[in-house]
Amino acid sequence: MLILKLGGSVVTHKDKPFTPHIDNITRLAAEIAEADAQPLILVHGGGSYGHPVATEYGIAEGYREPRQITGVSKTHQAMMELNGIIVRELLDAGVPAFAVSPSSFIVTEGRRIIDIDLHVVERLIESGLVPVLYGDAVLDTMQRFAILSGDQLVVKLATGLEVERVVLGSDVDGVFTADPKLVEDARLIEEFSLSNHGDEAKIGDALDTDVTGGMLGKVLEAAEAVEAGIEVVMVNATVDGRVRAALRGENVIGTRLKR
Ligand code: IP8
Repeated sequence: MLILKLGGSVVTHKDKPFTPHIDNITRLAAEIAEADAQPLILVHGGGSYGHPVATEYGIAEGYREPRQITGVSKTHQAMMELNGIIVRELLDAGVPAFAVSPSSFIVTEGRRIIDIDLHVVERLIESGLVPVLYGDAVLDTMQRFAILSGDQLVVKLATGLEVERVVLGSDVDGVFTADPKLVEDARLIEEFSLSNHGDEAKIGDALDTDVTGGMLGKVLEAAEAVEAGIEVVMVNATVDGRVRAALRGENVIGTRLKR
């Protein structure tokens, strides 16, 4: 079983509120269809849908004032709209995509998942469907609500189901020695060791505005899956063919995470 995460910077224009990146979505839907790698679960991030709304209402920080309640709903609604666009493109490409709302079967405690019922996702997969989940506004036992990142979700799905490989698609080639968007001679780390990364760990993220953390957050979050023996590879999903190759298990430009 495979999990593909598509970051918000891939599926949306991050600097334009509520703007899907249709070119990327359409191309990736075709790549997913061509890779023909089943069983498969897809997870996508929030980008310019979920994040601006979550920020406006301070959803990640939990309950402080009544107006946030509407914000929880609006954040979830924004994510369902983006999810709807992605699912439709996948269906057009011939992928039997099936939308699944994480907030309907996951509860967090202090922003970390404590309650998750994977039965329905398992059954969807057994039925030959491709569940499409996303980072979502969820209910939280300590702070009433929280933002569940697609990255945390991916790791829970990967460790809770029998997943062989996780492909994390973002808008950079992988983990660099510095932020490639800021530092010209930043070098791609092809194999990133979580236990022994020495000086290479200077992963820059200064310009990342996500409410759930950027590249460093992704690596730290994925550590649990790597520890569980799951292959985790980070690729640039904005470059033609990389996601298809990664889904097929081919050698591809990116960063493989190891223990
Ligand atoms: O973009 C968070 O998911 P992410 C989505 O994977 C929301 O961090 C609702 C802001």
